[in-house]
Amino acid sequence: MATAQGFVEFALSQEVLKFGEFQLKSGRTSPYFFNAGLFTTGEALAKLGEFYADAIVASGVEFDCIFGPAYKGIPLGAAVAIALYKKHGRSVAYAYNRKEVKTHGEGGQIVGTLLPRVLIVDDVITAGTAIRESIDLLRTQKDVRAVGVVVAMDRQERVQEDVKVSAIQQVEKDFMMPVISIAKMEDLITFIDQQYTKDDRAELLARIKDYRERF
Ligand code: OMP
Repeated sequence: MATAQGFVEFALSQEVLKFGEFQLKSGRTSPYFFNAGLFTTGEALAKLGEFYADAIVASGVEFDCIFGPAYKGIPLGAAVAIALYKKHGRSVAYAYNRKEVKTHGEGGQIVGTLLPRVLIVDDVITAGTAIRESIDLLRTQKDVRAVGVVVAMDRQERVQEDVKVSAIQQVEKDFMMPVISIAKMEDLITFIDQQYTKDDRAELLARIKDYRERF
């Protein structure tokens, strides 16, 4: 099974990827939802880290450190840094932010080490709002710049209904950096098409395709 299909299967088996009716941050009502917060065991997190690490290495993106935006990006960044080391022999620096700026102790908003070329690790891109916030945050830090983004799931949606390009294409264009994903919405459609029984898939595919056409 191809990597993206393997990842869809893995996410469904962990119930991280679910079908139903979900209200998104953007206000859209989606027939599926990917909740990265539900990779809740050591085994699941280790496997997830490997999926990310494989996608990063395959993309050839060059970077010096990983940044996982709070909150969900924090364990993701750590899992990816470990997988890059254990599976690919690459030990890279890793950092994350606090949502609340700490005024005592070591102080500041960034924990860990930021180096010049930063790869952002996040869970999902829908309309691109969360990722833009991370890029803006990195812009406030001295001598660093984001050189790429990696997400588990590219939902392949547009920023707005009347815009043609996808949110990810827009981010790539605006910031001139690659956005890497382990799986895309079209991989989800292929998986359902190939693995579900005829009775199960018809209605589900219709709902997902309807949503896709709209957004
Ligand atoms: P955008 O900021 O619109 O790109 O939405 C991305 C964020 O929405 C993610 O970081 C999540 O917090 C949340 N989200 C999911 O986690 N999974 C989904 O399937 C969809 C969303 C969402 O609300 O769009």
